[in-house]
Amino acid sequence: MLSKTIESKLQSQIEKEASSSQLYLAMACWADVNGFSGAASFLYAHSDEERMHMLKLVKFINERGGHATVPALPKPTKEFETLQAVFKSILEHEILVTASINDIITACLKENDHTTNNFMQWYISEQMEEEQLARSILDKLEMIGSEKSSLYMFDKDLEAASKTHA
Ligand code: OFO
Repeated sequence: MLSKTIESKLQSQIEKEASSSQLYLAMACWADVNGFSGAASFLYAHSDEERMHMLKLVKFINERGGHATVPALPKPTKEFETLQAVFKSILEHEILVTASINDIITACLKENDHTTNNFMQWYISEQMEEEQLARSILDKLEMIGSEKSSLYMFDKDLEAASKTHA
């Protein structure tokens, strides 16, 4: 059975994962209409993945005697400056999500809630991967700068990456 504190922390994590999904969907739309079809595929897939993260939490709360609430979400921005700016915001966003997951784990340890702690370990590894992926994409984009033909090639690489790990 979940404590009220843990349930409410998991509930706010549902909101964060759902917002991530919306944010990546808005980024995918921007990439799609700005000629970055590889980045768009990557971001559409990433948006789906965030929805799956949200759904895992919803089901966990319901299975553990709580009752998950489907959150209302703020509308994400439609406009981004550059592809580099998109991945910079992704990295910043994921760092915040990692901090919030760490906060849930700390609360679980305080309450001796080993079940939720164990469940959240999956998110810890996932965050490590996501941050690392965003960092490596951003590093490459910083190297490329605004050089059009390299950006074009890199976009093709993102298309391939979307099939393996968005
Ligand atoms: Fe759910 O991992 Fe990103 O936010």
